Amino acid sequence: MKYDCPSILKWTEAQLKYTYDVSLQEASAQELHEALSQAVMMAISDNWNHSKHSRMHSRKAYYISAEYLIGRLVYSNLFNMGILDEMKQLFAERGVDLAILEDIEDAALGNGGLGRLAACFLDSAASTDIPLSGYGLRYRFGLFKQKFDDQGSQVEGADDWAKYGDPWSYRRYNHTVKVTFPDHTVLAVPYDVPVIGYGTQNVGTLRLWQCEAEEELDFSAFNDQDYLRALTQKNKAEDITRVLYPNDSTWEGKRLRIKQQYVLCSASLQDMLRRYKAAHGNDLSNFASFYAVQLNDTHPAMSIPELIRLLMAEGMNFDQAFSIAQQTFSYTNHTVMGEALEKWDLELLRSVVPEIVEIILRIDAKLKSEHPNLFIVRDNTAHMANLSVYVGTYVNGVAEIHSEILKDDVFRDWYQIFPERFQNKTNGVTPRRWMGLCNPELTQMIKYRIGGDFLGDLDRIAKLKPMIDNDMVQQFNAIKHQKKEQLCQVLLKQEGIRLNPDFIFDVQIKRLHEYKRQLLNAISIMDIYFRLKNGELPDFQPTVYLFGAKSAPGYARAKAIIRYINRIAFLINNDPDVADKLKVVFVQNYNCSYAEHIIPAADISEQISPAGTEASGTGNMKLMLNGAVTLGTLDGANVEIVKEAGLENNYIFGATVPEINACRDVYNPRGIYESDHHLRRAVDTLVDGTVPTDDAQRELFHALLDGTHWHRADHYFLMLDYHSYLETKLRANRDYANRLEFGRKCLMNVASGAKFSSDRTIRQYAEEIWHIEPTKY
Ligand code: 26W
Repeated sequence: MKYDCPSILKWTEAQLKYTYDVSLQEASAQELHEALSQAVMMAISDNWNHSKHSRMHSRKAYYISAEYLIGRLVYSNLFNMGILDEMKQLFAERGVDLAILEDIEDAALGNGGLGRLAACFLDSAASTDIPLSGYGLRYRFGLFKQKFDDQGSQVEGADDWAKYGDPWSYRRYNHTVKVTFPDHTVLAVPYDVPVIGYGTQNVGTLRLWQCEAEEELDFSAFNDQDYLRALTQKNKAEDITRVLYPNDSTWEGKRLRIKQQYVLCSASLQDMLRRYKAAHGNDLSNFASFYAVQLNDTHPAMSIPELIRLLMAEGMNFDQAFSIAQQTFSYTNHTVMGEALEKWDLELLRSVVPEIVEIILRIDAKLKSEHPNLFIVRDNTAHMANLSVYVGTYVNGVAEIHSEILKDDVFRDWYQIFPERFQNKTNGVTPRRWMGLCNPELTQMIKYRIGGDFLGDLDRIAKLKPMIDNDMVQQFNAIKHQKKEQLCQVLLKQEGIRLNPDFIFDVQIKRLHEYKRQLLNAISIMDIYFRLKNGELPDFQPTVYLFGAKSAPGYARAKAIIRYINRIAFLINNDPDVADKLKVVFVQNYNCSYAEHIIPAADISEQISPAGTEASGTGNMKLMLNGAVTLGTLDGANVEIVKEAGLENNYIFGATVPEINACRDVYNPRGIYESDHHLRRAVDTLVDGTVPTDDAQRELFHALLDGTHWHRADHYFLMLDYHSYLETKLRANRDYANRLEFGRKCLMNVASGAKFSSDRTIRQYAEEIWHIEPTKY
């Protein structure tokens, strides 16, 4: 049954009237957002209810993740309901432009790829009728907001995302659970967010836990006039879900983080046990035949000992509880970077979750008795990835090459003994948000060409391939130009910079990390800049290099790279010699909504991590789907992208995994730097005063050429790949001059995107890991 737009409009007006006493036309963006969202929540409520109840008795999967980067929900929800255009129209007829909701902030309850993947998976499961629910944490503050100061340095601000309310969730206080620590017990209160499927009645659920105190106010302290003490319990509880940790890819052992993780695990499992009992009775021995649980990296790995603890508290013995846990859980690894693998000091862990430590030790003892060469605990440290491989059914990587590295390297010893546990599930992205919503123009063109909707079945997009002709390429190029014009408007408003939509848009958008090599991109830009000034690149096609990235606030090198790029941007953008050839823009506060503007406008997608470091990447898929060619290494999902779209339609450069492994011991970056005066001149701008320099930039320079205590020089092989990178980058630039040929490559990428739908990924999880079937109600 179709949703009734006029009713939603009427309810919106009624909500505005009785909560704010304003008309549709008078309402602020926040007021309109709240009222419209509430109207939508009413419209979907029957479907949401049916979806929950019709599946109570069948096998289900649960996704547990510390992060969900869901972004702005209002447009994507209307889109998935199939009513975005009609609602826009209805509002427009009343003089209201729904574009004002662009002012509504994103819900950024995640850092980057791992959190966005979780959000895409929920969208895909709902849209393909796969019975999957998500569990997560409702952080009061999401990922920090980013600005740049006049030095070009990142400045962080609090992301109080729900300050105007959170109309997309219901507080379900009746499902509150208690979570106990040695020094206090807290309440975990669930907030349920609907996950609206596309082209189906199905509505899934994301349940987010918020910590609160058992006693809001300590009355005896209050009566003693000790107001501060009266509030300590409240603060201590609320502190747990106060803020999302902004670290991406580096691990920090923090007490509060253990508490967060434990609340997520304990609350979610208590909730599952409650549901299980309601549906199947008190005999828990069949738990694993009804529930499959996916651990999104190791952040929720304490779920394993917690389930064992809860089952034993119900009277089960250890061996039986262990066996159920082993059949219930599977684990997805998202990184091979050693510094990101969680390993908790046992004493720290014991001081926060003593019973969990006892169970981990018991599991470790069992493991060592069976396989003396394997371990979970070593040197008083618990290795959470090992725990997850041992007490789980499957472990998977997120791209083919990554899953191979897990077997050959990261979990080598484990693979020898448990080869049948290892799987690959190449990541994907939801084509609804990352094509339909962000690029309606391209979506329309494709629908028209292949005849009908394809966003619910991305395999259909392959039909384009044999149809690509000059006419289609010209239409594609016109759409790309239109998306660049739209992005230019956004950049003018947000950054105050005016760009020419006729330029090539070369984009690198992702978290800032040394391994992602934004510095390599920057160095090549400086090299190109000098060559242009010397007249060495007469045929250079005008290009804007666009960056978007947040750095972890404590990551000094990453912050220095941001500053350096801002400084070269200032130099280049103010140099009249290159004004008609070169621009550099680092956008502030890159997030989901910014991505939705940038991605459709991109010509070139920079995916330049050294081979073997990026587990998969998902931005690469979003950019491909929107017709950017990949300028990238044979790393992560880039390998599969070029396999689908053709090497000849992308720009692949750099050393392969075996090549990097072979050169490791003899690598001499300084030699490469010294033997190339172009490269040297570009690298020197870190320190030579061409742009303002500082200690951190000097440190970057030395890390590159001399190394540090921690790492040999140029740990991420910038110099090794430099020549091949620059040459390939310039080849892409030259190729752009032939607009028909280049546009044809772009379209080949669009038409080859089917594999990278998260619908495909989630179906593979359902079939090959969870063993569940899609069920329509
Ligand atoms: C505990 C600190 C910490 C925080 C986050 C360690 C590790 C992480 C994540 C594993 C980092 C992450 O987001 N990984 C990314 O996951 C994406 C989805 O699978 C992949 O596409 C990216 O390649 C990978 O970097």
